[in-house]
Amino acid sequence: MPSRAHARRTFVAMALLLAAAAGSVVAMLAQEQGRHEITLTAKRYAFSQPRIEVAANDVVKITLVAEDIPHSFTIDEYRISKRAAPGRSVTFEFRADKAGTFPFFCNLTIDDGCREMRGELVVTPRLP
Ligand SMILES: [Cu+2]
Repeated sequence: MPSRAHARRTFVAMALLLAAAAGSVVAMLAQEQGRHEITLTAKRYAFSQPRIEVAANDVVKITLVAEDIPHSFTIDEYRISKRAAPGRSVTFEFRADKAGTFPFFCNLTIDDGCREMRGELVVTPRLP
């Protein structure tokens, strides 16, 4: 039989769902601006953010900071390959005009560990 505690749990669950829905609306509104500025730190064979999610046609401005040794940010499908020297940064931007999931990686061969440096750019199609 439904108890008062059960009703309260249901209410809490509903409130959480509403809050989550409100959160995604806020995220959608933020995305509408179509611009992302991301600082990616590269060190010890990893990028600080392994997943970048944007909407198609957004402008993505990335600052790559190489903290230890030289690293690069490369996305073959976007013909992007930017290298940062140790302790330095490089900033570049591009328009995410192809939808899909594209791996990004460090293509430098100075250090074998760089082969482990992987992430993905997720470009979600915009609804018409
Ligand atoms: Cu590297």
